[in-house]
Amino acid sequence: MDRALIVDGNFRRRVAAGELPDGSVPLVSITAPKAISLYRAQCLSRALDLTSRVMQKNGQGFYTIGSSGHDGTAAVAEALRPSDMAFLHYRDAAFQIARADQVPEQNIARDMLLSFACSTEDPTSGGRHKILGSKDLMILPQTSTIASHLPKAVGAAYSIGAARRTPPEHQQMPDDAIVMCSFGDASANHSTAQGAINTAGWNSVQSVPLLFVCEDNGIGISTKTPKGWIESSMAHRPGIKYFKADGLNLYEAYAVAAEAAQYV
Ligand SMILES: Cc1ncc(C[n+]2csc(CCOP(=O)(O)OP(=O)(O)O)c2C)c(N)n1
Ligand SMILES: [Mg+2]
Repeated sequence: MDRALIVDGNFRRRVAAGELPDGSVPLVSITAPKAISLYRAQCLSRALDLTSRVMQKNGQGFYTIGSSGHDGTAAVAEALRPSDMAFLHYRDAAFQIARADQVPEQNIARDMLLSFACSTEDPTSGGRHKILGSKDLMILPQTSTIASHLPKAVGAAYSIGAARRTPPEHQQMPDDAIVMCSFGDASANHSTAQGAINTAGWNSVQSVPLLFVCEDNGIGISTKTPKGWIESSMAHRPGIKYFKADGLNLYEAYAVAAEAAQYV
């Protein structure tokens, strides 16, 4: 059995056994119908994980990368607007799918399957690589070179203010648009990430409306992240305000992402 099947089997077993979260909901949170639609985005993300492995086995797909466990990014999408530019971690399929629900005339499952197949019709990479990204969704495609997208996100956030002063660029985004940039816990240690985070903090006296989202699964391939490392290294940086949420709790993830987005 491959890893995606093991994850799926565990999920089904625990749901069947009624091992569900306690369901406590913060005061500011999503409605039940919205929670269901985010849950559906998460399910599609997992179904695509499974399908990509089947396609690979059949020679219909090549590179695969799982999004299971990073499903909470659907809540981050819900906390933002589709006009907020996103530079995504390579595991954020749930974010892309949830955002597609906010934009008319999207066929996100088809688009993502075309990318898995490296089809020339893949709207994101034209068949060059399996990749997340969409012009309609303001999700800029990234390479899988970890942390390489953080400096770009800092530049994009800085440029929102500059664009406002340079017609007609200012028409592309709302005045209060922000940029979101997600990355893994191990990626956070890359010098490229450290430089970008430092630049964002240093520049915070000017306008850098940037939401960094670190998805801490405690590991980078086979290298464990020391317990508490992300919080202790990120919580006290000048110019940066730190928020923390349990990414496995949809309601909490939404409430904290919404608070952080509001702050940004
Ligand atoms: C610059 C660079 N160095 C090394 C790698 C190889 N690599 C791929 S994923 C990864 C670890 C990423 O871990 P993390 O950021 O925690 O993300 P996760 O996969 O756990 O979500 C590494 C080192 C890479 N892709 N790019
Ligand atoms: Mg990790």
